[in-house]
Amino acid sequence: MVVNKVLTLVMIREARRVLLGMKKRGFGQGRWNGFGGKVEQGETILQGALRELHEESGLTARHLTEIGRLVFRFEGDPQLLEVHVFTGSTYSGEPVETDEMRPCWFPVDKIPFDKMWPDDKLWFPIFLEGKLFSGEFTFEGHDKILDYTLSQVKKLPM
Ligand code: 6U4
Repeated sequence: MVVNKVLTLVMIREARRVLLGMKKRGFGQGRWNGFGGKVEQGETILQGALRELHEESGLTARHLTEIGRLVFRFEGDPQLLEVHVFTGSTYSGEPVETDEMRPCWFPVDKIPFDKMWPDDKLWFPIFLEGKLFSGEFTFEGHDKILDYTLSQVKKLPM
């Protein structure tokens, strides 16, 4: 049995801007992304999201809300990525560059979709509207979406 790899993805959002990080190494290198990574044993998904946000951006969120659930399948890889997407607007600290990420604020109407994962342009509009979403994407390589489903939902899947 192949168990999903559980990951977090956190976007800090203020009224008119979103904090993203340029991934300097690892999965998604060279792309602007939210902050996040693997959930470790012994922590909840929310704790994992808070930890990764702090490790990668230097910020401590006061409150994060889970707003999306995305499942990624990469052709030829039996393991699915189950990504829990969170957002929050209250935090302490200032964004700092880390070994993994270079943070930058982007105005909500200037999100750099051409330098992000290709799925982001599909679900960011729902996120920016403050709605919940759920989707599944199948990739060929890291640049091409072969097929996907995406919907705004009232409640996230369990
Ligand atoms: P380490 O622990 O260094 O091997 P790394 O390879 O850097 O980890 P990982 O696995 O910790 O990365 O986290 C991957 C991050 O990328 C998570 O925050 C989830 C996010 N992510 C993965 N696929 C994505 C996609 N298609 N669209 C997107 N974010 C994605 O917006």
